[in-house]
Amino acid sequence: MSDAKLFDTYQLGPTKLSNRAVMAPLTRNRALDGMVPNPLAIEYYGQRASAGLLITEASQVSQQGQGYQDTPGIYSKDQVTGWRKVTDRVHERGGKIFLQLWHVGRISHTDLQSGGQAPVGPSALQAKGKTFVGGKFVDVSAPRALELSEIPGIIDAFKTGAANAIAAGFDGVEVHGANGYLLDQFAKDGANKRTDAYGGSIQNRAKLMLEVTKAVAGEAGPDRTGIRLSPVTPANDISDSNPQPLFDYITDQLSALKLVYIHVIEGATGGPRDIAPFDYTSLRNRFKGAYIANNGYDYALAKKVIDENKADLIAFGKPFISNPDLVERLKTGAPLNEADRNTFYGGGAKGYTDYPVLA
Ligand code: 8OZ
Repeated sequence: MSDAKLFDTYQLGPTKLSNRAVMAPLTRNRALDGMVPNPLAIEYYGQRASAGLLITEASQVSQQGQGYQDTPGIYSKDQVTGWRKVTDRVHERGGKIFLQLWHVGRISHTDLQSGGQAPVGPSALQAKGKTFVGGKFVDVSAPRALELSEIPGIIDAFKTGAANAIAAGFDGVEVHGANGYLLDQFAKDGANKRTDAYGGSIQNRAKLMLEVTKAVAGEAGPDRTGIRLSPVTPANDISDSNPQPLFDYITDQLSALKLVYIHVIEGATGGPRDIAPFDYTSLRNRFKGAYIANNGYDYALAKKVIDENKADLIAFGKPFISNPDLVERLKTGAPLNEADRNTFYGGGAKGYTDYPVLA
C-alpha cells in the first residue's frame, strides 16, 4: 500500500480533491442522440469517481464547434439535462468533475456544420488531417477565416457553455486550449496568418484564448476555471515557430486571471514526451495556481514528479479508460487492465462501462 503524496488530498480552489490523480479528458463519441451525453455516460463517469478529479470528454460549445460525430455538446437544454445526471452520479459517489469546453475550429467537416457550410478557423488554411464523420475517417474540410465581427460570438458561446456547465452541476470547467483546435489554431503561427488584431505578434495570437478564458472565468469563477495547453504537440497539423515565448506569455496572463489550474500536455499528445525541446518548469514556475501534468505518466513518473514538486496533480488518460479503479490499483500496485483501442471512439458499453474493477 503506497503512501505516496499522489494519494494525498488536494485543495483545488474551493474544490477538495480526495487524491492527486486526475482523469484526463477523453473523446469517446457515444453521444448518439442530439449530442446529448449517452445514458451510459452516467455509469462510465460514476465508475471512475474515485479519481481526485474527473475532466469530461471535450464538449462543443456550439454546433459550429463540433468536429467529429457523436461528441456531446453543452449548448442545448437537453445536453444540460443529460450532463446533470452525470454530475449527480459522480457527486453521489464522492467525486469531483469539471467539463471541458471545446471549439474545434478548422478540424471539422461540412457534414457537421449547419447548412453544410465550411468550418471556421483563424485563416483559410486546410489542416492535413482526418476527422470521423458518417462512420468513417475523412479529410477535414477547407475552412474559411473567421471575420473580426464573428469573434464576440465565439467568446459568447464559450461563456454560455460555462454557465450551462455550472447549471448542470459541474464543479468547474476546463477551456480546451490544446491539440490544434480553435484556440490553439489562433495562438500558433502555423495556422494563424491573420493581419488584424488577432494575428501577427504573440500578444495578438494569444488574444482569443485569453479573452475566451477571461469570459469563462467571469461565469464559472476563476477558482473553478482551468485550461488545457499543448505547447509543442503536432496534433491536428498544428505548429508554432517559437512556442516557448508564446506559452511563457500565455501562462503569465493566465496567472494574472487567477485561474485555478493549467493542464499541460508535455510533448506530442498520446505520443513521445520528448518530441521537441520545451521548458515546462518555466510554465510551472510562472503560474500561481495548480499545475496538472499530462502525457504518458505511469505510477513511477507520477510519484517522482509530485515528490519533486514539479506538478501538483497528474492526469492519466488511457489507464483511466481501462481501469475504473485506477487510483486503487496504483495505490496497491495491482496490475492494470489493457485498453482496447478498437472501442475508444464510438459504440456502446463494450470498452466503455465493462472494464472490471479489482475483486
Ligand atoms: C481524439 C479524437 C478526437 C478528439 C483531443 C478532443 O485530442 C480531442 C480528441 C481526441 O483533444
